[in-house]
Amino acid sequence: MRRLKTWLAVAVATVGTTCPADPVPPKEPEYDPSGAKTVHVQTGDTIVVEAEDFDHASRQTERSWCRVTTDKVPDVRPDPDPSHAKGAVGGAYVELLPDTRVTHDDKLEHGVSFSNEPGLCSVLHYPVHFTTPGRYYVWVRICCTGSEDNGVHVGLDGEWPESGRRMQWTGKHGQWQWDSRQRTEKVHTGVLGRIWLDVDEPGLHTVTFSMREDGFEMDRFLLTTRPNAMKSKSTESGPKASPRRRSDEERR
Ligand SMILES: [Ca+2]
Ligand SMILES: [Ca+2]
Ligand SMILES: [Ca+2]
Repeated sequence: MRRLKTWLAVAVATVGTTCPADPVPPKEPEYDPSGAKTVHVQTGDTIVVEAEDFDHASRQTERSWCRVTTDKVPDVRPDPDPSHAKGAVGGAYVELLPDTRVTHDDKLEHGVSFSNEPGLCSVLHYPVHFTTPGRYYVWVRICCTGSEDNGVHVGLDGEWPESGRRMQWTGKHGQWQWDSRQRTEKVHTGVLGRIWLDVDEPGLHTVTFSMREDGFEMDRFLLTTRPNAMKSKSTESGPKASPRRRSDEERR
């Protein structure tokens, strides 16, 4: 309860204010991957996960991760652009809605439509079984329509390392594209090859994504020990999704 109160206090302090100079993102004590129904399982050196196959979403006070499919569009407004489900793998993706900051002139609300700090707002949780420890480069297939729906943060097991902050895409508006770039002070379009997660032990872990910008659309992601597994800005679908198994098999 004390931990809950602590992060509630942090969340309340953050909403509607500018970000503190050196904020400490709270951990995610409430999510336990061993309670997941299914787990994404590594085969070879790669793990591929459909974004719509998340196990849990948390901290959705202001913005929610919504599933969009060829059959169903979430009834959340505002959302100025059309569905992109047709080009998404499996005919499905997730989008962070509502999307109020669409152009640079729209109001930027820290902790509401934007968070430069990872883990504070709208967190997705994916239980993943890694067979091999090591450095995993993260590639994500996304669709953006401008400069205010093209960023997200990635983390592992409730930690948000510098190498997972400020993932950034540019270039092909309205098309699904792969990339693995980090926005920096000098390079706003992102530096290739700077996004990774370090996995210390084999076994069950949780890969997390959290809001940087509302309206962000994510089709699938890929974790691999090979730095150049995908081509930057590639519009191809990518490898097929990794197998999933029941998490009670994980415990045997
Ligand atoms: Ca949209
Ligand atoms: Ca936006
Ligand atoms: Ca998908």
